[in-house]
Amino acid sequence: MLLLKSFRGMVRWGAARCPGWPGIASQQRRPIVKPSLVQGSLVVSLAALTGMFVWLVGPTSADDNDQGRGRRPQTYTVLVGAEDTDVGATVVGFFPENLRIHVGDTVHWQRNTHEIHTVTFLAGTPLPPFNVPAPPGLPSPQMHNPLITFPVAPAGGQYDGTTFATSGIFGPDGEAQFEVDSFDLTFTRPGTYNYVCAVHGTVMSGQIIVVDRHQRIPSPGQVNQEARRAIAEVLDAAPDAIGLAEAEVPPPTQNADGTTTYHVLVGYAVGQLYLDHFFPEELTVQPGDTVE
Ligand SMILES: [Cu+2]
Repeated sequence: MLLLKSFRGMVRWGAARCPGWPGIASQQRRPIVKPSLVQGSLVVSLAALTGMFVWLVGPTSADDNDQGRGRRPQTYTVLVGAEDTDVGATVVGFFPENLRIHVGDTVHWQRNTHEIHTVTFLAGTPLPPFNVPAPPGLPSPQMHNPLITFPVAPAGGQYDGTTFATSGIFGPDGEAQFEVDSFDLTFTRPGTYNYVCAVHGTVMSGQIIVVDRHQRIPSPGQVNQEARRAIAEVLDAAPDAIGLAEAEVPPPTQNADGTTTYHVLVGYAVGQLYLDHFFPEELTVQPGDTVE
């Protein structure tokens, strides 16, 4: 209590010396010093005692739900794909799929799976095919489309939505020479910008909604938390999806010559969830039987 009184005394002393400080003036008008004010008062008093007559109060956290004035540009992360290697499930999607940011904020797309993907802003151009015919003389008749194999980014990563932009191919490990691990764009104009994965097509698409600085939007931390929750929700459906896949395997058929034809599903998809399995994974057959 004695300590509290001395803090109050110091605040009043500081206020008397510096009546122009709005922070101190408002504290002086309060009849009661609340415990929450004590720490602030101590800081003010120490500042006054040491002759530091400039006291700047910065934003408490860059991660807050703050509005317009004085806020710094922020970086939002979008997770590119997801997976659960234990159950052999891949999620084909961007998390979050729809993201609101302020003008001047940066979106950081981060590889989050071994599956390959792109982040491609078409800006009115048609979706490029993933594979294109290879020039004559090469061993394979097809090759990856160079248009989406390598990054195409605006100068300085400053993007206004008017031009084609693409990340290059994310993964599978993000470390090889031509693999992409992340891609960043800073959005310079309000608007809604759609993008797509050129590997999976429109089944994997996303949207960046760039709003005026004065609109309230979730913080990067909140966005990331929600993205991880959404991924977990999709992956939680994996056991049910495995059951569905197993139920869809056509039953074996008996052939006229006494042999049997068995059927195997190669992979299975339910919405955004892809199962990298054979269904069934094990099959016992006799010589002469067919598996298809
Ligand atoms: Cu994709």
